[in-house]
Amino acid sequence: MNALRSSLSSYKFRRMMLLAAFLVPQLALGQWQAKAGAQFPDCLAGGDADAKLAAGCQARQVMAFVPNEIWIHQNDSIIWTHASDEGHTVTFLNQPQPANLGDAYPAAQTRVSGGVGCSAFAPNTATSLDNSAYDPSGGSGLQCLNSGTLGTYGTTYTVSFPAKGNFKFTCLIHASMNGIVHVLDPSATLPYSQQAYNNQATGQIVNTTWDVVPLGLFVNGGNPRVYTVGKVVATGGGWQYGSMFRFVDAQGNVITKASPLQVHLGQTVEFANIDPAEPHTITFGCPTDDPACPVGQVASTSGARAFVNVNDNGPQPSGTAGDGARYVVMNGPFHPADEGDRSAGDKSAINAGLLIPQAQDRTGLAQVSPSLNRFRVTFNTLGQYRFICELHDEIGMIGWVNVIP
Ligand SMILES: [Cu+2]
Repeated sequence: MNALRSSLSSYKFRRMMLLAAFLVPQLALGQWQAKAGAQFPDCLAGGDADAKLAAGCQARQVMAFVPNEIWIHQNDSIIWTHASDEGHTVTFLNQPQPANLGDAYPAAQTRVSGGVGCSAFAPNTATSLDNSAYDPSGGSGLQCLNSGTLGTYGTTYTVSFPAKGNFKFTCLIHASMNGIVHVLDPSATLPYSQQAYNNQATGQIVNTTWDVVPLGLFVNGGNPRVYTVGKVVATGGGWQYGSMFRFVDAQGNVITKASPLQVHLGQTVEFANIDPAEPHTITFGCPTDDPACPVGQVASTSGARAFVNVNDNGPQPSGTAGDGARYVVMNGPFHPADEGDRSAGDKSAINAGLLIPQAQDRTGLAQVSPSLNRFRVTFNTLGQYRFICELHDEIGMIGWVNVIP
């Protein structure tokens, strides 16, 4: 009897505690954690790009918000941590739907290429980068919110959500990187805990970078080939993608200085960007984004860079093939393994320009040039050649070609 009474009172007590526990979260403002970008292996290997190539650091880039679908309560906030050495933005564009039923529709903002597209961004300073509020109606927050480029590893950006609704967000640098925040009434039960989101993030990082090199798909039809690879993954929150910031051969092996692509004198190498989302360049010699280069400087912010072709002097052909791929002959008058060597003057650069994935029909996105994402180089001089992707060489996207007899 005593035992029953005590168990009853304990039941009442637990019910009260449960009620109290249920009430408290309504008063406290929830704060959630997510990542903007990630990388694997997540290491630095010092500041030298060649050392990063050798160590494999930062090779697999997760171009994704992880997780990219989050349920929160009204007035909660989300802290995005930049967890990569590739730059990203956290951007809520003007929404094409009203914030509340019956509200007027705000003008949907057209997304333009690069890091532009949101005029009402929070000032990107140490003190005001955080504490941005997003409200598509404009009533209690900004209608368009942009972190600006999160370039430094570990930088955070915090957004609070005073309005209920489903709000899509994106990275202005990477078109296929997006997500959604569901802002529910404070009384609603949320489906996931922070721990569950952390687990989802880990799973999504694995999913975007696993099998990113599609082994067995490459058919080496005669000529040596160099590939850049990646893959797009669909989730409930939108798209995520992973890219290999390395050059691989037809067997899927990463090309390094210790394990270069072997080419015979006179052979043509085809460089193919088969990454479905990420652009790259094939740049021999002086990179065009280096102000010290004697020729071919193109503003690095311009997006599309010039095809620099000053090395194929003389009667050798260069230009655009019937399929649209650009080609060039490498006669190697410059120091082929040292992009810093300027002794050959203006005969020091061969650059594919941006090899861009095929244009997709996506509303609001600038369409890319129709040029093919292929580049062919014929090697007519023996030696070892170092090439880079100008966009990603800082994190180890460097390749080597050995031309042998
Ligand atoms: Cu690249």
